[in-house]
Amino acid sequence: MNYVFDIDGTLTPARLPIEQEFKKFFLKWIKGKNVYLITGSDYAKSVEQVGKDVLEAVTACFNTAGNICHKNGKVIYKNDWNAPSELVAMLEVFLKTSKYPIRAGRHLEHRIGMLNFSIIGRNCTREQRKDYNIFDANVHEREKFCKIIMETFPDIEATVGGQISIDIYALGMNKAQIIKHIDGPIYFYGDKTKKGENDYAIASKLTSPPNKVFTVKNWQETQNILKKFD
Ligand code: M1P
Repeated sequence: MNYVFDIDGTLTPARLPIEQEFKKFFLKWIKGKNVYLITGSDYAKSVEQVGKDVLEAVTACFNTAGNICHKNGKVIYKNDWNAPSELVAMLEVFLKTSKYPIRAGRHLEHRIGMLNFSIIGRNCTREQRKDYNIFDANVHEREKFCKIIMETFPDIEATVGGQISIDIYALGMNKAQIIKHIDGPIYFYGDKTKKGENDYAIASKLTSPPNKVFTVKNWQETQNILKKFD
């Protein structure tokens, strides 16, 4: 069996480091198993969140939605993609016209094989993150942006990221692309498996046995599930 874990909201609290107790448990749990990590974030962020020891203990870590893969700290493959200027221009319009009043900076983050976009901006504080997330839960502006992007650019895919952003990549270059790099059945663990969310692409391909999808609310729920497999 192969075990694939999303990071934010599945192994760690959103954007935060893994809890030390859970890390100890997880390091023990993964011994002798085929374990993969998949996240929209870049590798540096994963090092910050779960630590080099976890990244070196897992079979492989897929970052930026599977557009780069590391094994034992070494790059195995990467897919380059440049966001078209027309898309960037559209995002600038969203930035000017969104009714959300605060702009904290770092609204576009170019990552390997993808672009991350946020109205509040990645420089926001934790408090501002929460506030934006509440605003978005009411008006669904991120879902609307994704819809407009995909209607305008048929060869581009956009999904709601975590709390504040959207992830944008070339069509099909989402988290589901990692399935072809893994041999055999997969148990997938993620917190954003609904349509329009960033685990949906991979989760929707793994719903039939012998594969299985575990949708979790947080890392505590992940731990409770894993305890049953020990
Ligand atoms: O890993 C989940 C998401 O984490 C961040 O989302 P946000 O900043 O919106 O909470 C981003 O790194 C995003 O790309 C990623 O998918």
